[in-house]
Amino acid sequence: MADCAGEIDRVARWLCEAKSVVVLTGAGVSAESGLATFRDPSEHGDALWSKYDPMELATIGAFERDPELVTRWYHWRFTKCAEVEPNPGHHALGELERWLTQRRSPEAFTLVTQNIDGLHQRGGSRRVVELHGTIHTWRCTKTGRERPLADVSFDRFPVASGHGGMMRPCVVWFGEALPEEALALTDAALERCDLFLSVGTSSTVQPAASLVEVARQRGAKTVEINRDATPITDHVDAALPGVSGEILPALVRRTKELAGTPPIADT
Ligand code: BJW
Repeated sequence: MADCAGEIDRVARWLCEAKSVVVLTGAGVSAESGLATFRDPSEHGDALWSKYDPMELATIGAFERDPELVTRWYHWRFTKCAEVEPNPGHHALGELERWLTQRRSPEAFTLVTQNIDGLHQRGGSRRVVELHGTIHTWRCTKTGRERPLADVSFDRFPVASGHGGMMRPCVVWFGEALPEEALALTDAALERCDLFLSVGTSSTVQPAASLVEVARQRGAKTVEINRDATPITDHVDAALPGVSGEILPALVRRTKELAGTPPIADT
């Protein structure tokens, strides 16, 4: 990370000057909490699941073919979510939201995430746009009625809804439309945004992968924070290579130093 201290400084200056910031996050942000990403070999692989390709489980076709397998996979995923804690990257984004919104206005910061794990909220982020839904709400395939995870009983797989359907997670699978409200909030945030940060996403899944280009076309500076190079690395105004659990806290710390304000105490 020492290698990118100069770039952190540059981006910190942009954060001090920005009127409205959008941060897009992906699975890499939760990797340091212990949740596996999609397109990495998992360091935390469970033998049961190592024989399946996650990409082949995140589709409506997979659920229709084998609802038991897909339900078990999401059941396993949410038990993992419950076992882990937000990491310093999540906390830094919560802190950045508090700092920017107190300094400017509630509209000065929007966190748009592709993650379904709820770790941003647990890490202190208040306004989170969940582009790919959430694993913490499930719905009946027949009626569409939603239930919090706590009200779904997983004693049998797949889970019968009691209304002639099955319960499925309220997440967005390939080929499904993203939630309209999340898309509208994202578009409004991009309209006013003058600084866009893409963090821990491979930038391969649409439409999220195109948001950086939309922001750029609307005049925003663009930044990527990622452990590895991605299709957008050569096209952003600044690329900060490294893990988000280190880069984000360093960036927020430096931004506050440059702005000359003391850190806001955690609430
Ligand atoms: C670190 C790190 C550390 C690791 N620090 N970094 C246009 C062109 C081509 C195709 C399409 C198109 N438009 C739509 C499509 C089809 C499709 C698509 O994009 N396909 C591509 C694969 C080609 N898109 C869709 O189908 C979308 N729907 C749609 O567009 O519908 C249209 C429609 C309209 C109206 C009616 C009907 C339909 C839906 C996409 C849904 C994606 N769903 C999933 C599953 C969600 C539930 C779940 O979690 O199980 O979302 S797939 C999966 O990928 C998940 C993720 O949110 C998403 C993105 O992954 P992400 O977050 O980028 O993770 P990784 O693993 O890919 O990358 C991690 C990164 O972190 C890596 O870069 C690492 O290096 C890095 N990293 N550790 C920093 N510590």
